[in-house]
Amino acid sequence: MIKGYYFITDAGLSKKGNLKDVESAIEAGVTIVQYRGKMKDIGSMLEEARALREICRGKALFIVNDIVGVALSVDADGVHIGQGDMPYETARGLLGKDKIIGVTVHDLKEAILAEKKGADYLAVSPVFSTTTKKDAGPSCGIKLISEIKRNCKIPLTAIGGIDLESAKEVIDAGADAICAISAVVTKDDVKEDIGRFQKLFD
Ligand code: TZP
Ligand code: MG
Repeated sequence: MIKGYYFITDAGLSKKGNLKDVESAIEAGVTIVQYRGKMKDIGSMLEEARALREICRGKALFIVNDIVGVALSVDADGVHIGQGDMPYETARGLLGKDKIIGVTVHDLKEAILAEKKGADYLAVSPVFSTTTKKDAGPSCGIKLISEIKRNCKIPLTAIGGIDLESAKEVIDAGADAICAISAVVTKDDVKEDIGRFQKLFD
């Protein structure tokens, strides 16, 4: 389910906009897309989420970042929550047992707890330093990926400052999936750049 290149939108960094980027991601064969709509008011977010949801339907899992109400309204496949977002138990209560909930973790303790609560996957963050998320906190490095991989069973995606050069060592450390936002959405050909990341999983 969580495997390979995991696409996340970023309208602020994108050259062509979220709709085009997600179309390109689907054309590249991405199997999971996360809508991260930080800068929008809730009405525009819902509208955009609905459109992206339709682009992904039947082709890739569609996950909404942070906002469970948006995920429910557009019939997303799940949500992604951080440590400061809605608590896991509340999100699970609203979404039901069948939706996907991904949880961002910054250390082994958070990872073990998230798995114990029932998270479907973990996002280890930020692996390297990044300017894409201003409050991402200190980088945890690839050692944490191996540590979490050894101690948890659920899939693990890595995020934060990953580019084509560093992606291989992140995968080798045990990441089932990788998210790389700026390394992809700032490029002229999003599909091609996603393809370069996907090749690393062959
Ligand atoms: N969560 C943790 S780091 C991050 C998010 C959304 C930003 C990752 O972006 P980039 O450009 O791949 O460093
Ligand atoms: Mg969040």
